[in-house]
Amino acid sequence: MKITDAKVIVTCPGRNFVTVKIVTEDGLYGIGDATLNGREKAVVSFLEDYVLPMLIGRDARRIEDIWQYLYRGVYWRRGPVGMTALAGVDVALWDIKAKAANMPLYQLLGGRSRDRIMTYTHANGSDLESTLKAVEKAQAKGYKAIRIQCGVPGIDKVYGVSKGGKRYEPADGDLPTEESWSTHKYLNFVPSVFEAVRREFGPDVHLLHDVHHRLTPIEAARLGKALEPYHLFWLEDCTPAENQEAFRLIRQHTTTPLAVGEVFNSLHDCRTLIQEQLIDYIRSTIVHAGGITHLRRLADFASIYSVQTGFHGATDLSPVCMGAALHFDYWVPNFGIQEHMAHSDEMESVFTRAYRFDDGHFVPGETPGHGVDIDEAEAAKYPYKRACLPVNRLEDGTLWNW
Ligand code: KDG
Ligand code: MG
Repeated sequence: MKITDAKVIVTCPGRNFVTVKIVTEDGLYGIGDATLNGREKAVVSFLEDYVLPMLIGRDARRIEDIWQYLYRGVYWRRGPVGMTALAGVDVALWDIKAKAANMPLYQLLGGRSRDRIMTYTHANGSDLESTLKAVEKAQAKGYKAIRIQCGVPGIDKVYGVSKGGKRYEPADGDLPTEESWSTHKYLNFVPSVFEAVRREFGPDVHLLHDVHHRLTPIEAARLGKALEPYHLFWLEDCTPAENQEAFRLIRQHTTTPLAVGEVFNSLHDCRTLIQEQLIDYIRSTIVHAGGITHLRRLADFASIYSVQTGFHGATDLSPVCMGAALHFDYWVPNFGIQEHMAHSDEMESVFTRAYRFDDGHFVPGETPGHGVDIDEAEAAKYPYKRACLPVNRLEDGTLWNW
């Protein structure tokens, strides 16, 4: 089954998406997400200038060999751009293989391990009152797990909190906008938010929170400890994880479950975190970590150490990634939870999908392949629009983690 064509489709139905499409000699095709928020064109160039020409004439059925060729065969390995490009190719090939077998992708992976996939959504508000309303709304939609982000008094713009009732989208300006940050104000305020949410909504709802890399390890330990009475499902990215050993200190101080890894692009980024059981959930997902082929290895490794999956699923990951992730979630034995943020209506017109929401859960659908397709004519109506993620400074002007 020779590959006869491989191309990239870039579209911006509300936000930028990069999709790889691979076509075979018998007319079967597959698609994969290769979107790297704020760095989309770097991946497009990587694919068009280097990766895609190498695919023509190869046998689309040899997914493992193609993966090894594009990873081991390349001198400059890993990194977010390369691993996102590789993921786009890998998922398109799995899509083709499952279509050729006339099976939904999860069947090829080993069949389903569960009936439905628990997903969490986001509830955010500029103050406590609007945050509590957002939680109520999420519950009314059926979500059993809710990520809570709340504006902090004295900080103008807080990660994860939308302004003016708009949907939260992190990438906006033509150049990065600058936000400011006060750890002191944040740490003093956040526990009171979770206290109010538990008081209002009781013990059953799963609560999550994303610190988005803002704290030092000892500050993260303090927050984890302060949040223990509210039994979080997880505390995410409480400190940057380049230094994996830093989590030893956090772990010594708190039983709040920890999730890390949406910015990781390979198993090597989290080997110590997993092996020493310093985290509970691994967030790396298919689009940024080398596709299904690599994630399968990562998840199996994590399973030995009781670390569960908790795939990233923000709106900058396209429905193609979500579709593939849901097939993976259906199969993976050490599944924890799946993130979901609803895409815009424009987006839903570009991508058709078999996956569907059902009472706080998703199912991937029974369509052969991963069940997501792209309408190229519709995609062409939305040309690429440059958008950057913000940067962050402390109140004295020091550059900080966003
Ligand atoms: O592109 C960056 C976003 O995907 C990220 O800010 C979202 O942290 C995020 C999350 O947990 O969804
Ligand atoms: Mg996050």
